[in-house]
Amino acid sequence: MRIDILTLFPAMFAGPLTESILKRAQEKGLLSIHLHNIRDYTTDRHRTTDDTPYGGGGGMVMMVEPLVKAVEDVRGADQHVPVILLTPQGRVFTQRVACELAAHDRLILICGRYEGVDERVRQLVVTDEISIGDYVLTGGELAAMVVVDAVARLIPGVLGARWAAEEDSHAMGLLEYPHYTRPPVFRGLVVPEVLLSGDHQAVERWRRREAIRRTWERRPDLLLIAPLSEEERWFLGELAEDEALRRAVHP
Ligand code: 6GU
Repeated sequence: MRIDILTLFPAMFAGPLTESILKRAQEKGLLSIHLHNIRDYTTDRHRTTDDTPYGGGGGMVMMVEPLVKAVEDVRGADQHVPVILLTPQGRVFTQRVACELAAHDRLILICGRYEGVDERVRQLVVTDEISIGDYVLTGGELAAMVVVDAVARLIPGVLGARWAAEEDSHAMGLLEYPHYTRPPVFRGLVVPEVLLSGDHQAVERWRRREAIRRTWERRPDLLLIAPLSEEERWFLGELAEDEALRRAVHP
């Protein structure tokens, strides 16, 4: 997959893209990331990328011309590449959106800055808008890195063979079960016995149940859409009953 990133601050991307899994994905040729400085597409002497808003008010607006020229140059002849504007006004990024984006062989990401971008950028080149959550960042750069990371790890071969992205808790609609490694006892805290039993089926059942328990406790909203077996629905029913009972005893 090829990802082109349009930004005023290409240096911000150095760390995340040149370390660890994203670094290896690029070395293996599974992912290529191209950074483009929007300033390189300005035509005036001062290389201006933003201006005051028509109609007044505070803040600055990213100008239409450098952005549209940058997209057109980077996109080349391929009219079908998704052009995604990172903005708090976009649809909220989830694992589902990550999967959707991972199906493309190219993406163009535009990092918005300041108070926003000239509306005509949307009209002319943007095909999708994404926000990474309901809070405000100083710009789209960090959001773009989040999107690149989440999408890259879904590309076949990017994670090691033993690390199936389909088994991610969020892909299964649940939070992760608790994990343990050596030692078996630390400061009196023991590893659950079933994990040391060697009984793979029992381990699997325990993990599913703990994932359901954790999701029930922390993100019950996810359980509305999580695919659960009938037995697992029963288990969830028991968790809910236990809680109702606790509330009745300690109102
Ligand atoms: Cl994509 N941009 C900015 N500036 N703030 C955000 C965001 C994006 N997503 C969440 N907050």
